[in-house]
Amino acid sequence: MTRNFRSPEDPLFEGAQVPSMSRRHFVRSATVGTVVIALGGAGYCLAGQEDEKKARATLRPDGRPRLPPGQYLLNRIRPMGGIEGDPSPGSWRLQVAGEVETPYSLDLTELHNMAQVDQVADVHCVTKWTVLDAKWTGVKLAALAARANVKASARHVIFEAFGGYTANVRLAEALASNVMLAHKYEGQPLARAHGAPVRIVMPDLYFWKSAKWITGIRFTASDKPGYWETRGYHNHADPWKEERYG
Ligand SMILES: Nc1nc2c(c(=O)[nH]1)N[C@H]1C(S)=C(S)[C@@H](COP(=O)(O)O)O[C@H]1N2
Ligand SMILES: [Mo]
Repeated sequence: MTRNFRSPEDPLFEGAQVPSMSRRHFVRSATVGTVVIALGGAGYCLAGQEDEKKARATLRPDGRPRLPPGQYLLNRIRPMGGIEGDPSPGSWRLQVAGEVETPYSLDLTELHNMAQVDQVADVHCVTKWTVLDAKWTGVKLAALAARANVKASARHVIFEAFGGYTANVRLAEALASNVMLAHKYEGQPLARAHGAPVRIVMPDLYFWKSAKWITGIRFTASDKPGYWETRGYHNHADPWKEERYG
């Protein structure tokens, strides 16, 4: 497929973090066990094909397969790039605004003072990797929304991130109990490449919706396609419907 813009599917996307063989060829050649590949200094594990078979055959509580169509398994999330924000805990601030009765802003101490949840969730990147059982720690988006008293007129949520990155999601889906602002991954403070100090985790949509280096959560009446959504990607991004391109 030829595209006239740089996308997560492009081989040259964000630092060309791809194996020398094409990814698909590589996966086909990884016939047994676990294979470790080194990309740009970091180690990633391709899970074994047995794990993939099992994940395709296992159903989630909602009846959908653990592994969505067209996805393969990695054992750890992979840094996909973006414009990094300031990772220092002291300078982070989040604005909660838009169609709300009570707009507010929050620093990291205040975020830590809200009810903390540990959540194990699968994440699915549009470039076709999936990580099962990723462990996140943070605050539910629904709790942050409740504190703002969202107006009945709100229908969408825009995640705003450092450097102008945005991602748009439906309000009803943003309030699902597995959507959170995470400050830890696998028990460790978020690495800078993964959005330090705080990112969105919205596991049931492709991972581009999970804005890293989050600076704002805006509730809106009308939809506003974000960074990737205005560059050819699907407005909704459901991995089980393969809503990759718009
Ligand atoms: N602020 C910001 N958030 C972002 C992006 C970005 O470029 N900027 N990239 C998105 C994309 S395309 C993906 S796949 C995931 C990757 O997250 P990771 O680097 O932690 O794996 O972050 C998403 N969030
Ligand atoms: Mo992505």
